Amino acid sequence: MADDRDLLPSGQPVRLLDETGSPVDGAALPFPDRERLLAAYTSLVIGRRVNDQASALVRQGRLAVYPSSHGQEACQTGAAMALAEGDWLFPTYRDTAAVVARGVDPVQVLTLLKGDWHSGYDPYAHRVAPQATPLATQLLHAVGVAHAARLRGEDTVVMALCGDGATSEGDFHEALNFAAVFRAPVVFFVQNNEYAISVPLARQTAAPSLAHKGVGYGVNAERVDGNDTPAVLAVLDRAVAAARAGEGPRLVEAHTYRMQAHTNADDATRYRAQEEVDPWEARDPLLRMEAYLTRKRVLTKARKARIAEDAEAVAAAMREGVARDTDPEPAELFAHVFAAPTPQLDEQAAFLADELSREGN
Ligand SMILES: Cc1ncc(C[n+]2csc(CCOP(=O)(O)OP(=O)(O)O)c2C)c(N)n1
Ligand SMILES: [Mg+2]
Repeated sequence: MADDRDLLPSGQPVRLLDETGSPVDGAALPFPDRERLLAAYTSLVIGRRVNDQASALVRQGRLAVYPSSHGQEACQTGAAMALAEGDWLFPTYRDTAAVVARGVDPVQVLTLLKGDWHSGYDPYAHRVAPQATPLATQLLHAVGVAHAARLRGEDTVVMALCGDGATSEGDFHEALNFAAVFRAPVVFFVQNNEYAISVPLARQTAAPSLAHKGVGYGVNAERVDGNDTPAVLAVLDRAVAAARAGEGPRLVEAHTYRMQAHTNADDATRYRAQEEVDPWEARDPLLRMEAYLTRKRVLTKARKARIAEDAEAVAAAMREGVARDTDPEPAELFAHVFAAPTPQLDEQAAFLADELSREGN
């Protein structure tokens, strides 16, 4: 049985950069190299642009809804960058920027939110599961994929994302327990953004931290400053390496903040004061990285302008792609539910076909 001292998370989240973008003294982990940091910065800029463009597309009536990860881009970038090509990512509805960072076309990712019958992208093409809306269900799927890979002798690692609220779901606990007992190569990455819609963290748990939830299952857990990109990368790299080496699952809690409302359908001013939000502006992951890389002379003016241009091109392609009307075939709704359709589905399909045949008559 593991010694609980090996499992307990650190008292303070791991941090490599302070809020001004200066390296902290006595950091627990080495900095990722400069190429990796530049790639991460590019991904942060694109992630922010994707978030803000998608929110604008909602206001224009092009998307039904968008749960933005504005302010959480360091976590989104880290989750994607810590994985190798053959690994799997299991995202939630809030993790569009992570899915994009993994290489999926943003227009495909937004297909579901535009109102189509399918979730837009082929999960196998980039090894990204569909974005899960039911809380924590994806964690069990992630454990299943990791366990299967291990039984087959593959060295796949699975990154399973969830929020602070989702750690209260039974599925979270079952996933951790199974993964620990069977040493499934999973990294459970919790983005603690302080809110589950209107429920603040203090109403969600009495635990000292969400990472502490790992101890009861024998899962080694860590805490990281979720707005510190180098720290997120370093902690997730280490967790992925441990999972790949057969050491069993890891739990990582990132401390971050949901800067905007839960979705466009929510009014956050009804349950939290602006004075609470303001200090987090200064902890913006993008500004912190920019200050560090500029001071290090890794990020020149020209390079910064080029990255901003690339992000604008991504946003323009989103506007064009999302505005393009599709013509979904309603009958396809029934096509991929079961290998052999049930009598109920056949009946519903016939009902729909009959309704459609009357349309306009
Ligand atoms: C099983 C289940 N119960 C309730 C909901 C409704 N719901 C949607 S998002 C949400 C809050 C989740 O908060 P958190 O896990 O912290 O993720 P965040 O939205 O902050 O990223 C709730 C309760 C749901 N989607 N699924
Ligand atoms: Mg949350």
